Amino acid sequence: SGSNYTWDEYLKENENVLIAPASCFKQWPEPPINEFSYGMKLEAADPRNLTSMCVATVVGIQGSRLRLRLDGSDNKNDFWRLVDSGDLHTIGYCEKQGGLLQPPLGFSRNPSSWPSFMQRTLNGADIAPESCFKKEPASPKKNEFQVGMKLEAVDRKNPQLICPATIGSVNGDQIHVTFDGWRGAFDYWCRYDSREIFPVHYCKLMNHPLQPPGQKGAVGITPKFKGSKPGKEPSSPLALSPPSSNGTFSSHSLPQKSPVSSNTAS
Ligand code: MLY
Repeated sequence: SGSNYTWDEYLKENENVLIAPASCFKQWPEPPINEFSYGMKLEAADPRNLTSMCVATVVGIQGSRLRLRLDGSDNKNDFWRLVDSGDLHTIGYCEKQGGLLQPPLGFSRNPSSWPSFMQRTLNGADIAPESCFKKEPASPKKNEFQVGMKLEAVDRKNPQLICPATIGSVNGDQIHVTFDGWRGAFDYWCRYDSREIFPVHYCKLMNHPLQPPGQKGAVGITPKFKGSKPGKEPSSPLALSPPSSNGTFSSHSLPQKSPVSSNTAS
């Protein structure tokens, strides 16, 4: 977690590299301040069942992001959200909208114990105040990404990580995010207004670690680490299949664990 790559040297040596302008992203130019504390409870859409609102606890804090665990779920399904995510609300929001808080998918107890479980969960809990929740930025009007542009992106297979990345392909509202120095196993398609992609230097701005690029000389960056082979041609990225026309993803570009894609965030 101490990884703190900076782009500076790479950008100095590659003056012609394309950097995705901040206007491409659904992110505030200034990252939102993280005012949550460990243990605070809030309402979050269940990432495995987005129509359900559940109670979640903050189990990690990194930059403008929260690591969340749904109450009544196990610790194998933690997920990360920005503090300005439209998926997050203070406790009481759901009821005010006429809804009911739901047990998470995979609720580990007897379903009939849900109401008492909920009562015990919220009794005396540290409830995240309204002031912690930040306004979600608007989506850019259209997809302005171009092939070759550099960005920072969440590794969906290791969602605590944000890494140097390059746009490998553009198809309508979809972009193919490829991870610099990795051979393609972590690449994915997402909408241009995903909340999991950030402008270059965003990690630094929000005080979040940025992973160094991998050592495989895959796309763009040629890191000068021990064992890398200078002058070796980049290998062609794998799995460059475009998304299907109905906006879903082909199975091999889906993250293994979580079926969530931030493109469903409102
Ligand atoms: N231990 C894992 C971590 C890979 C992370 C790749 N990201 C940064 C693109 C592995 O080596 O598979």
